[in-house]
Amino acid sequence: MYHLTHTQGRGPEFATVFDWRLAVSYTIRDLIVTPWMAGHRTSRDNKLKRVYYLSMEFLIGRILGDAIINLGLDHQMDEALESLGLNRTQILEDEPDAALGNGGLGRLAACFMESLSSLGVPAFGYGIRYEHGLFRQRFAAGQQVETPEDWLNQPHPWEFVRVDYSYTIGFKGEVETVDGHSVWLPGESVVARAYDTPVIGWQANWANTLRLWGAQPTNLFDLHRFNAGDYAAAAEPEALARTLSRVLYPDDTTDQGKELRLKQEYFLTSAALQDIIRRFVAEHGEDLAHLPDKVAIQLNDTHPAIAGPELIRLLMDEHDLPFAQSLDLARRTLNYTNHTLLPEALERWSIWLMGHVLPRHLQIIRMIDEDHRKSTGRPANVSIIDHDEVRMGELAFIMAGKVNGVSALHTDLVRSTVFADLHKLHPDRIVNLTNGVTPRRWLRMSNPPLARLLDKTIGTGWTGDLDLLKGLAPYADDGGFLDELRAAKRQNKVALSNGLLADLGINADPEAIFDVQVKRMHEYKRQLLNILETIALWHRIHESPNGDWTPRLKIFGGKAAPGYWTAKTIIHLINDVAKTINDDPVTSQFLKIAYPPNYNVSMAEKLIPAADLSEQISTAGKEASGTGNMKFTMNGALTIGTLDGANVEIRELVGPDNFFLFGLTAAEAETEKAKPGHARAAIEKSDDMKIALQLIAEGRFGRPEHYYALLDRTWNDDPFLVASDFDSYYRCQRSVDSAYADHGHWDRMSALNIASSGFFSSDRTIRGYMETIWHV
Ligand code: 26Q
Repeated sequence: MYHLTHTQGRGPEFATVFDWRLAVSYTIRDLIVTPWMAGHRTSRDNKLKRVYYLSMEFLIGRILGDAIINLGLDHQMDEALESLGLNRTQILEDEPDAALGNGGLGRLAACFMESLSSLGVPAFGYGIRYEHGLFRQRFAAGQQVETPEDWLNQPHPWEFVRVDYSYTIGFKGEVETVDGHSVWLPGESVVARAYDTPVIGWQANWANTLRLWGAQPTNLFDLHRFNAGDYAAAAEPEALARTLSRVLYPDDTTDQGKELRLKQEYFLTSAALQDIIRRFVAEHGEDLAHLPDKVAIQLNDTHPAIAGPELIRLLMDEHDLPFAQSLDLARRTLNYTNHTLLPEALERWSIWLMGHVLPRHLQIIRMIDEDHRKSTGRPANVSIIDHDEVRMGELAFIMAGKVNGVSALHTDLVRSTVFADLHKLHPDRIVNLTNGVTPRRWLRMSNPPLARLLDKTIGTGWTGDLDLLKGLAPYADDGGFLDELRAAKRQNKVALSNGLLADLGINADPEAIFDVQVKRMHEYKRQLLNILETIALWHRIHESPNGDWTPRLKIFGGKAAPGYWTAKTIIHLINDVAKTINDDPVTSQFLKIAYPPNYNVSMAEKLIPAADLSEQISTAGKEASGTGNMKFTMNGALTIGTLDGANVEIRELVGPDNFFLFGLTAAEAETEKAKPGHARAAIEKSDDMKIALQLIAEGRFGRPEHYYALLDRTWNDDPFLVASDFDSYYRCQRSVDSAYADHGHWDRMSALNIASSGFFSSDRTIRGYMETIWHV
C-alpha cells in the first residue's frame, strides 16, 4: 500500500493491475536491497575474490515471482494479495519477460546468476541492456512474423541506474607511437552507463549484481558541425550510441561479419573490464600483478573473446605493464566456455573489419598469435589468424586459463574435433562442466503441485540441495505416492489445457500424452523429424481408426532466426499439418497438435510442468548439452532422445529402463553422413517416412509448393539425418504409447526420473566452476 500511494502515486480505488504489480515489486525490492548491500560490504571489507560472468545474453524472464520464492514469502504474499482482493496470477503475469537472450546460452547465464547468489559467491554478471530483447513471434497464415519486443517501454522496477559508473568506449581511428608507446586515438566513442539489477539467492542470504550496460552519446552534438549548420552530421555520436544497445541479435548461431555485432561485443567487454580494474584498484591498490588472485572472469562463448586483447591493452597502454606480463596476467584471469561444435557458429571476423573497428586490438592479436606460435614451436594449423580472418575460438582458447565444454560428450568432442590441435599443445586446459538449471525457478516456482508433494514426502531441503531428491527413490514403488504424483501432473495438464483452449481454441484431453518439443527452431534439433512422425502416425490411425491408439497432444514451441529460411519453412509446415489434423474428425480423439506462438521463459514455466514426454531428438553430436532436457526430467517428464549432449548423462542417471532411446550415435552419424545418397536410401526403406513425405507433396497440408525445396533437401541432402533416424524414432514412439497405457509403470518411471535429477541443479555446476576454474 505504501508504494502504491507514494511510488506509483495512486489510491487503491484508481489502481490498475499495472499499478499494483509495480507496488508489489517495489515492496519486494525493498527486502532484497538489505542483503544485497550487506553482500557488497562483506566482499569489499574482506577483500574477497570475485567471479565476473561476461555474456552477451541473460535470458532472465520474469523477476517478481522468483524473488518472492527466494525470499520465502509465497504464502504470505498469497494472503496479502487475497486480503486486498487481488489476483496473484494476474499480477505476476503482468510483468514482461526480460528476454535479453536467444535460448540456451542466455538462459544458462540467468540460472548461473541465481545459483551464484544462492551459494553466496561474490559475483557480477555483465551484459548489455538491450532496449529490444528477442523479437515477438506471431503466426500469419501459419508463417512466422516477427515484431519488435519493447520491454523498456514501461517502467522497469528492478533496475538501479548508476550514472557515476560510466566508461568511454572507443572505436576506429588510428594507432600512433609516442615515445616508444602505442597510443590509440579512437575515431568514435560512446559512453557505457551501468544499470544494476539485484539477483537474490535462495533464502535471501545473498544477492549479487547483474550489471547491464546501456550506451549513451559522449556528447549529444558535435558542436562544430552543429554551429556550421550541418545538423544531421552533428547528431552522429548520438546515432551510434542509440544503435549500440538498441537490439539483441536474433540469430542463435551467428550473423557473421556484422560491424554492429562486433561493436556490441567490444562495448560490453571493454566496459566490464574497465569496471573490474577500477574496482580492483579501489580495493587492492595500483599493483595489478595480483589481479588473478582477486578476479576470475568467465567468457560465455566467444562473444566476449575480445576480452583477451582488451585486457592486455588496458594493462599495457593504460597501466604501463610490459606485454609479456600483461599476457600472463590476462591468461590467469580469463576462462572460456564453448557452447557449440557447429562450424558455422564459430565466430570469425575479417582482419579488415577488425583493423577498421579495433585497430589497436588487431595489433595485439598479432602479438598474442606470434607469442603463442613461438612458445609452442610454430605448429602447423594452429593460428588465430587464418585466411585473412581472426578466429575468435582460437583467440579465446589461447587467452584462457581453462576452456570448458558443457556436457561430457560435448567436452570429448571439443577435445577431438574443433580444438584438437590446441588440445594436443595444452592437454590440461580443456575441462568438462555439465550444465545445470536452477531448481528454484524450474521446480519450486513453476510447479507448485509437485513442489508441495516433494515437501510433504522428503521435506523442504531439496530446494537448496537437489541431491536430496534421491530420497524419493523408495517411493517409486509406493502406490499412494504414485497416485499423488499423477494427480500433481494432471493438475498442471488441466491448467495448460484451459490455456490452450482459451488461446488457440484447441480442446486437449488431459488424459492424452502431453508430448512437448520446445526450443529454438533449428535443423539440427530436428523438429522436422517430429512432425514427419506425427504425419505418419496420423496416416496409420486413418488406416485403422478403431485401433487401440494412445491419445497424444503434440506441443511445439520455438522461434526461428528471421533469416533462417529452412527453419521458417518447418514452422509453416507444423502449422499447416496442425490445421489439417486438428480438423480431422476421424483422428481427433487420438491426435492433436498445438503450436502456441512466442515461446519464451514464461511459457516454458507452464509447458514443462505439464509435460509427460520430453523431445530431445537432435542429431547425435550436434547439441552441446541442452538444458530444457534437464528441466523436463526434474518435472517428471520422460525423455525420448538421442545420445546427444547431456541426454547421455540423463540416461545414465535415470537408468536406461526409464529413458526412451533411439537413433544413431555421434560416431555412427558421422559415418552415415559420409555415405553418398544416405537419405534417399533410408527413405526407400521406410514406408512410414515415404508416406509422410508423399502426403506433403500431394498437398494434404496446404499448398505443396511451399514445401518442394524442403522435400528436395530431405531427399537429396538431409544434413541432419532425419531419414536415417526416422524408423528408429517411429518405433520408439510406439513403445512410448504402450508404456503410457500402463499408468503404474509410467508413474514409477516418472518418479525415478525426478529422484535422479539432482545432478542437474546449476548449484552443482557452479560448485564445479568454483573448484576447477575460479578457485573461489
Ligand atoms: C554469434 C554471433 C553473431 C550473432 C549471434 C551469435 C550467437 C548468439 C547466440 C551465437 C550463438 C548463440 C547461442 C548459442 C546457444 O544457445 N548454445 C546453446 O548453449 C546451451 C548452454 O550451454 C547448450 O545447452 C545448447 O546445447 C547450445 O546449443
